[in-house]
Amino acid sequence: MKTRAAVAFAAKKPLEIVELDLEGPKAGEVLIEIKATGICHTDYYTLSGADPEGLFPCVLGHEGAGVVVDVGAGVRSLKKGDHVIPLYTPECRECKSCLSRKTNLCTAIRATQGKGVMPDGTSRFRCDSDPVLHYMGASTFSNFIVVPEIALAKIREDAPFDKVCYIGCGVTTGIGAVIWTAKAETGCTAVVFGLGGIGLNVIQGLRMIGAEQIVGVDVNPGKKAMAEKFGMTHFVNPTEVGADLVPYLVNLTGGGADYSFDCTGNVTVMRQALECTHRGWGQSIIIGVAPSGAEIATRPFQLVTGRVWKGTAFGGARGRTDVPRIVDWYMEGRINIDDLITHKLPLERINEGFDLMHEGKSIRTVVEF
Ligand code: NAD
Ligand code: 022
Ligand code: ZN
Repeated sequence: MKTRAAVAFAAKKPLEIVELDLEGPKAGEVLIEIKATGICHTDYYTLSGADPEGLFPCVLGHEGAGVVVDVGAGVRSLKKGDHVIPLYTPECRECKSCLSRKTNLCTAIRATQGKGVMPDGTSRFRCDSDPVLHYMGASTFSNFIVVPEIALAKIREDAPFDKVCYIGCGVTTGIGAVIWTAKAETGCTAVVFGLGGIGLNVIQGLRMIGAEQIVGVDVNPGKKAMAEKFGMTHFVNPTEVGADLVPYLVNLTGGGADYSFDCTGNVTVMRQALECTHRGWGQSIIIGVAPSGAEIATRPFQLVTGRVWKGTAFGGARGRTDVPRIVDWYMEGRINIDDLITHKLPLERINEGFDLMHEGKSIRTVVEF
């Protein structure tokens, strides 16, 4: 069949809207009609050429929602008409990682996913008979995609695609980092560095679990109002505090935060986030993705005295199990997604969405097909 897609033909070039050939689903695979997709930083990171694992030509996008159109042989958990969110972190429920219950990093299709191909080693997309690669096992910048069954979360049918697509990455990452990675408890204190599309979801996760104090840190004072709406109790602008940011935060939180979250991807911020946590038990969660080759540093004393450095991918969520629950929370009014979707564009104007992200003007831009 044919599908309309925004294709990244090479690094640093704008996406081109073209018609691709899409082969049907093979065994264990599912054909999805994508209805809406968010634009996230990783899509730009790969397009910029800075991602050493980036491969071209490819169809970017990993934050989508849509409907099952067809299923391949042996697919049992999904049928035509089901509503789904593609998962860049799949959940096979059979590999060593899934069975461990200690991580969400399923390994069933990791090697092929990273190479931009389906589990059989080939791509389903073609442009004038040349293969075009998949991206993060999702490629949601295409109207139709083929995805392995284990990389799809089935969601309720009354959930709006143009909102719940954001649960495919940003919402789950931010809320999940609080609930599943930090396991933060009611009454805790927390510091959130970076009040963008991830940090605001960390804040609403903290509010949901009943955090006592939620300190937000951002160099852009324009981020304050929205963060307050989502539950931030104190705002700190590091450019105003200067070199004493860490002691300032330790003092503000009465001896250090129980939890801190890096939502910037900046390694200097990651150090500040660790060091502003409480001696003896503070945990700092790295969510931001640092540039390739970057390293983090602190004095071992920080860890010897009981602080814990942790990282999270997709908020520690087990996608097929946890993503449908987050959709329910949204539908029950327990979390706010609507106010975070600041822009909407048709596929033809997707490149403008990348510009908005860069200029810091958007929290999320959603592209509707
Ligand atoms: P964003 O650009 O919307 O937000 C980043 C915020 O950080 C901005 O408001 C910016 O002003 C602020 N900031 C920049 N430098 C700062 C500094 N020195 N101190 C304090 N604040 C500073 O980005 P986002 O969409 O929120 O994504 C944040 C990060 O999370 C990115 O690195 C992204 O790749 C990563 N991410 C990780 C996962 C995961 O699974 N680990 C998933 C999604 C996104
Ligand atoms: C999503 N991310 C950033 C913005 N939006 C993001 C990027 C990378 C990861 C998670 C979220 C990530 C963390 C750890 C891994 N990845 C490795 C997982 C593993 O080895 O099992 C990651 C993931 C997918 C891909 C690359 C790296 C990929 O499909 N190419 C989850
Ligand atoms: Zn993302």
